[in-house]
Amino acid sequence: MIKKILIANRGEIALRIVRACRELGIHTLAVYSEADEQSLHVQLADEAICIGPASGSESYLRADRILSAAEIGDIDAIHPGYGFLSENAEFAEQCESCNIEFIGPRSETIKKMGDKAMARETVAKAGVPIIPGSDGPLANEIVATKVAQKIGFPVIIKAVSGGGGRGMRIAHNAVSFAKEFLSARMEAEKAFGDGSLYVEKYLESPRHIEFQILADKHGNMVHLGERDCSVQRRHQKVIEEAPSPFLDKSLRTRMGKAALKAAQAANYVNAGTIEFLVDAKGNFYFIEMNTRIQVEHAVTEEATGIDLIKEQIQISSGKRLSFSQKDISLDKHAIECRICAENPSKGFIPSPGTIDLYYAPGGHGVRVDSHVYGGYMVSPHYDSMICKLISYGRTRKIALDRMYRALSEYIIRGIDTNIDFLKAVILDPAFRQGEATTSYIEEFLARAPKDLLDKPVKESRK
Ligand code: MV4
Repeated sequence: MIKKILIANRGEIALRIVRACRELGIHTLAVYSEADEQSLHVQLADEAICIGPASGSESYLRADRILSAAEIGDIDAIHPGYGFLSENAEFAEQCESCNIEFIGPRSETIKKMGDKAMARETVAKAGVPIIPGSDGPLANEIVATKVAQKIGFPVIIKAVSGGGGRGMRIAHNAVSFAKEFLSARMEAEKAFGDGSLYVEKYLESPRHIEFQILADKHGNMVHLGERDCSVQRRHQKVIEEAPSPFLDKSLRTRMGKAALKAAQAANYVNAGTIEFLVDAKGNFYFIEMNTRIQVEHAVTEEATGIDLIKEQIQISSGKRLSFSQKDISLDKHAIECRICAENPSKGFIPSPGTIDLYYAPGGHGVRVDSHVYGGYMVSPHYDSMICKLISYGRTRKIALDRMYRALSEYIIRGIDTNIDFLKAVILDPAFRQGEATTSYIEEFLARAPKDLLDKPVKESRK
């Protein structure tokens, strides 16, 4: 039985976990940095312990301090949220050996899927399509060039310990390849302490579509359909939606089956995500698995009606899934906009500071997941995302119109935000027609009028 949970995270996801625990009658212990003392997750948790200074590396990334707080708080389980220690196999292992339930998969699974070359190999063996590429990591640039030539240019060089775009390079020919390979190796070594690299054929402007998985400890596993996360900028997702406007029933069924095969190959337990790239013809390929709850989980929740955080906790408590695959469908359309403290007209530079005035939208079909409020100080130490705004309804059009309405209602004074930028995207005909690929934002910025980001968005639309 889980009676008390330590939340090893901050911001909106920490608050999201507090809320799920409240509804389950589970006590919560928040840990926080000195910069987060006034954050809502600290105020709303049953107990809170300060674990260090503002910097993540001195607080939310300190496994030792979090485990000390766990001992003081006498907790049963730790929810790691996303980012920070959520995909740290060593931390999960430490929890296991302290008899603390780590709310996520087993540490061996995190380790296996955290090695992106190993993950590729594991799912390919199970019959899941992968992008043509190298068999495992490449020893040096000479061997790697031969492999790249065999695959055919352009190729993409990826870090074995990477994910989310760091240590990644595209090479268009053998001459540039060696240079890109060495620079990727340096970046990966610096970022992950592991310079191992692999290569894949580079897909031009694919869609990024991922499947949500839930698996209990008794061998039951379901997928909760897909999320389309194609709208991203510099490997940061900006808008996500479920279902994808690109998938038809047949492709959804085939990709869902492949996602389950991939998760089964990893002996997966708890909530996880299988990421695919999909080309214009509907060919799909596994790229990686995320062994944590994700930022964009809320669109799946609103499209299916299933509370993923509660399911995670129930799975960790040893309960069986209360539904099977046939009970699950994406019967609503949900869209999420990530609202960030940043300035789009100045190259999206972060805009930390105090929120002088804050009014969040509401009403039918609108969900706001945020830890901020009027008077809140947005710290420069963390990610700039201050709110997830989710709209949902029976159809994509209803969700889109509702999103525009909700974005228009938002009042945030004192800091800059990307709200006007998001409004322009939601109104953009290409986005509305469901044509967005991973190149969308770059293309949108290139064709958008130069003053678009400086002026209020025109209210009229068809
Ligand atoms: C790719 C790709 C094209 N071909 N792999 C980006 C994040 C990471 N999870 C995987 N990513 C990609 N992998 C192959 N074989 C395109 C992306 C990609 C991307 C690549 C370069 C610059 C921007 C990008 C935006 C989205 C996806």
